[in-house]
Amino acid sequence: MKICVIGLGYIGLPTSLMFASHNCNVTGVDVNYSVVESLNKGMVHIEEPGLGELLKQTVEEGYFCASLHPVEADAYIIAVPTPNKEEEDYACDATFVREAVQSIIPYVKKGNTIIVESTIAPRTMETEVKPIFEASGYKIGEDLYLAHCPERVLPGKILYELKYNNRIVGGITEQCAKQAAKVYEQFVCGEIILTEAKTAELSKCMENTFRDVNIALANELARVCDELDINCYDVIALANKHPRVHLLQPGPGVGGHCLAIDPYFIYAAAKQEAKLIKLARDINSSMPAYVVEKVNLLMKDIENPTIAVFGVTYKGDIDDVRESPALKVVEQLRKEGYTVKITDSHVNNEEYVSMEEAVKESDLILVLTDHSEYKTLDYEKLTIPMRRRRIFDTRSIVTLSKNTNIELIHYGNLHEYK
Ligand code: SAJ
Repeated sequence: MKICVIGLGYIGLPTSLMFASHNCNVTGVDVNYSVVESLNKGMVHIEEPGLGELLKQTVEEGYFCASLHPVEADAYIIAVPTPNKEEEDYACDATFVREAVQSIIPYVKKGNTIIVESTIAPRTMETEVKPIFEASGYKIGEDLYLAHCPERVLPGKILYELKYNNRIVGGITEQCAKQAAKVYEQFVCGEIILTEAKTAELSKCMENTFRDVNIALANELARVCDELDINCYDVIALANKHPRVHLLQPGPGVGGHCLAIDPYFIYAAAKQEAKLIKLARDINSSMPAYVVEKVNLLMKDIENPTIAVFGVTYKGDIDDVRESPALKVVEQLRKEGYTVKITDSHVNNEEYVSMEEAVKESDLILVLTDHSEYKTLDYEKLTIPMRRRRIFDTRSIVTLSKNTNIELIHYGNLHEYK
């Protein structure tokens, strides 16, 4: 099978390589010249376990190549970003999807399958994608097969989840879904479930909304506990002993290109009804300001306050800073006059320094990302050069030895600092 994937980002690249490692001939297309060039040399531009090895192997075997332009293929997969619109309701901006579709029109021929994997608002396939092919004279379901098959993989576990997760295939017609399913049968071991495009669109948005709402509940609980002088981590651990309760973890907010974006697609499409979804977004978006408010309390008597920020990616052990709440915290802290030194070994940024450099003469370590390395650090040694040995751990990942004189603050004991 010949496959052409449009968009070589966090989803398009791993997807391309999965097909390529299952003996499909894959051309991956991206508008970014340097990405195309480095991929063809076997170098990845994304941090994801196993991806580098898979790229080298598939490039060497000749199953994968990157290109600036689409080619003729049996199936096309579109995996481009769908940001929020700038307007107040943050609706889904499908511009890149429409552009990707336009870019393949000259190459498409009868019998092809076209799949959109990008997360899109409910009914986008019907109202924005299908008309582009119809305008070129194709009859969907007869000449071309069009489907929405949302990606559902977790950054950090992408290659495993691509293969083993269940896959939703939403066709514009039943025949479209059947043809799209054949594409994923090349490597998917999970169940391939056929449905309508609009149902697939809303299911995907709802999966991330489910998680966003549940994280909002955990963040709200942390704030309630602060108010009531109760340790929220004890509450979470105990409540989770119930067989049907699974509270998530509070943090500095929700980031990434999924949870912080997709719930708005539903809200914008049905504003009057999607009240809880919007409220959860508001709660999660308010967390960076909450963290800054608490830092202000902790630092109130300190002159020329300096903070060492540990981690800026939106979650641990990845290099992705998109929508990262940590960056919002940093921005606000700087606006309020703090000197902020940042360390994050997963991110290439000239401004960022080593952990040792960050803690030197600082008054607080502020842990904003749950990178594994922060869980096992020797904080006794690391904090010696600090002006004040204090850690505010918004992820509850730091453990200290029993007799330490380092002050460790987290959402569980924050109420002691009022
Ligand atoms: N977070 C918390 N507390 C928690 C769990 C997560 O604050 O208990 C935060 C994280 O730190 C991060 C954000 O939520 O800032 C999102 O992280 P995540 O691990 O929940 O999810 P993503 O955005 O990396 O990936 C999600 C996944 N969706 C679901 O689990 C329903 C993934 O399966 C999707 O494929 C992906 O979105 C996507 O591309 O849509």
